[in-house]
Amino acid sequence: MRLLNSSEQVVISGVGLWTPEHVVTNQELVEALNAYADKFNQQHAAGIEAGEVKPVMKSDADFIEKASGIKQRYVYVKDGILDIDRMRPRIEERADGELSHQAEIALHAARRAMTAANKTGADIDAVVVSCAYTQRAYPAIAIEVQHELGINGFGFDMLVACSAATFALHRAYEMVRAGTARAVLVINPELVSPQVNYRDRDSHFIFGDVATAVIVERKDLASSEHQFEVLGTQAKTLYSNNIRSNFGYMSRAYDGDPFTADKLFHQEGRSVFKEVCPMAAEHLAEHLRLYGYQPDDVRRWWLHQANINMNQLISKKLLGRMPDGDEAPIVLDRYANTASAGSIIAFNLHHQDMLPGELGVLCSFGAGYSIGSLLLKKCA
Ligand code: CO8
Repeated sequence: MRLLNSSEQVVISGVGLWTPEHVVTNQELVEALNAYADKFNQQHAAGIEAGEVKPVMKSDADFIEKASGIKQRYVYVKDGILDIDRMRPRIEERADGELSHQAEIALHAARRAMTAANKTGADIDAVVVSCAYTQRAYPAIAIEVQHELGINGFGFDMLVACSAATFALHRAYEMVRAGTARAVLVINPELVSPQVNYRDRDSHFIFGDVATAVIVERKDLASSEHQFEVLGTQAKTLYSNNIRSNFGYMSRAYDGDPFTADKLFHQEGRSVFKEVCPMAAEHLAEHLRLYGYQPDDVRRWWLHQANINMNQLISKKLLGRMPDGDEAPIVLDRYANTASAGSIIAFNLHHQDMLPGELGVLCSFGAGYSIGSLLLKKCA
């Protein structure tokens, strides 16, 4: 492999994390869902008895923690989520002239990443907002953020569900390598709580809101304390119906109810678990092999944060042993699944102790299916 000179080398030079102030515990979610279930099942007792109406199934906090590792999640707005007559966040609609909710949380994370990277708006040429949902089709949230930060150049939004962050970092890497941008600001404002079905025990506990941001830039222009060279990127997608969210701009044209459960996040969780774990392990082993490394050469794994059992299984397949929390940090116990942002939260909280030359792997896996990884090396 040809070694790159410093104007060709691409680094991650700063990362930012914004955590919402509101926490929702498993117990709170379970109490709300179970109260809703009692009310619904009582109201529909005759229909349930006749087999015409499906009863709402009750949830269990012990099940949630054991099955997923999740203990709590942060949400942008807590009001409304636990109200059994609503069970969705009560978010105020903002006028066209106001800053959008998603741009607001994107800006919190973006400013922190820019500070960490010692960059101002004048140093950045592109903004990518990449996440599981954007709150509108246009104007792009990225262009709104670009405007707020006084950045020249261009911005665009992209959606790749759980792999939105890694896939956007891939694009940023390519832009910097190609010379179309000196530095790219990649932001993942994961405002997912509006799409969670808090009445469904299979999925009501899975997600939390957060925003992360990363600066990707030319190594010769980077000045921050903690820099990670991007040695290589690897992506894979494979179509699957097992994770879906059907709400979209066509919803109002259908004759049915635009707010039915299938319009919200839903999945065949067990199938996802079984299918994605081997795919992710193979993907990571292959990515390392292509660059002449073995899993044991990796100092830190910043893995996607959906389920602790998935991460342990994938790590065990790769390493032949269980990694400790220092090798493969877990943040989902506090943050839950934050769609694409999970591995970036792990990176944000666990990168400053790495030594020059040490390797790390950032990886996402989820809906699509989609898997994305970056092989990183701590710079001197
Ligand atoms: N309480 C009590 N019992 C429950 C509950 C609950 N809350 N939930 C399910 N059960 C029951 C089930 O009904 C089932 O009962 P039965 O045996 O009678 O049928 C039993 O418990 C066992 O259920 P499962 O087999 O489903 O349990 P698992 O051990 O598989 O755990 C998980 C369920 C935690 C969902 C697990 O399967 C999992 O994590 N799978 C991987 C999922 C995953 O990673 N998905 C990726 C999703 S993220 C993504 O890609 C999209 C990004 C967009 C995000 C934005 C969304 C808003």
